[in-house]
Amino acid sequence: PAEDEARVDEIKRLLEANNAVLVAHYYTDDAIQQLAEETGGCVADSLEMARFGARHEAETLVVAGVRFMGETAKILSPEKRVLMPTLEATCSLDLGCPADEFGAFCDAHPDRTVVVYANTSAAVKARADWVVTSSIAVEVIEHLQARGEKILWAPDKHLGGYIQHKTGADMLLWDGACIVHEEFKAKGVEDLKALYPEAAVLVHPESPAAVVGLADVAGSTSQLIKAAKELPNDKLIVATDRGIFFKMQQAVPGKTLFEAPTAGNGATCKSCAHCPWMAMNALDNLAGALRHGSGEIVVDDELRRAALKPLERMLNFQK
Ligand code: CIZ
Ligand code: SF4
Repeated sequence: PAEDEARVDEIKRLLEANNAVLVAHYYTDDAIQQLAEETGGCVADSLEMARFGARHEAETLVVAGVRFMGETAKILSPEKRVLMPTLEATCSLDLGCPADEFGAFCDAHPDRTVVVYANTSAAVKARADWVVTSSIAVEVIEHLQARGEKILWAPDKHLGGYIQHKTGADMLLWDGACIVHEEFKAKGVEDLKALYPEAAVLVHPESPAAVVGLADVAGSTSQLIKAAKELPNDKLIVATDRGIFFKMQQAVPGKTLFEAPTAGNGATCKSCAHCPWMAMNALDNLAGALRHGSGEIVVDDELRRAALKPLERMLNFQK
């Protein structure tokens, strides 16, 4: 619509005027992903978003995603101003792992190396020895396992269980889940697979084990897009937030992508397979953040330095 076009033009002007760059997650709206592409920003998973933001020379990073992504950007680039379209955009994993309860859990298990998923608050990261994203979680745990370390893992129990299953590591799991991925159903995937036996199944390991068990490829968002390109199949059943279809379809224009079925349907579930917090990012509030400098991420300096250590371990591990 013409309104959106005007908004897009305004955002482009504001990005330039503010020496700002837009960093967007794969799960945000197509219009935001497209804008990030057109303006020299990036569309990526949380690890690549963090790297891109830290390396970019812009004075202001506009992070379209959820809160922990903005916080991570600020922790890595304290000298930059970090704005988000809305500070209300959180994550069920972050919400399900309050820093005080998590601290008590760590205190109760002092013999374990604390590894937390990137989808956590700065305060939870500050308690961790390592931060990981799903792109490198398996490698990091294998590395720690080889050193004989026992792991305390938080917050996603499905991703933790998947890594445990893959590596055989001794892992104590926090009981958290992603409300989006948890809705995928093995029965639904099997039914769809029966209709399209030639389709490959791609699954993000935040999904339940029964769904991951049906996967031809399980992996992070970036790994799933890569697999979509590399697999010979021209039909793909995809179990992750439907926001990923924008970049995945660009990567494989000739292939047919199917959303993996969820527990709900149009009648019972308004936005199955789409994160309600990612969906809070829109052209309007993005323009508003740039216009007014609102939605700024602030992280206390002491907390920032404590959270930086496990984040840097992750970034240095993958170099
Ligand atoms: O589910 C999420 O929030 C993901 C996949 C984040 C990420 O690592 O990009
Ligand atoms: Fe959190 Fe799930 Fe949303 Fe990702 S998709 S931000 S893990 S609630």
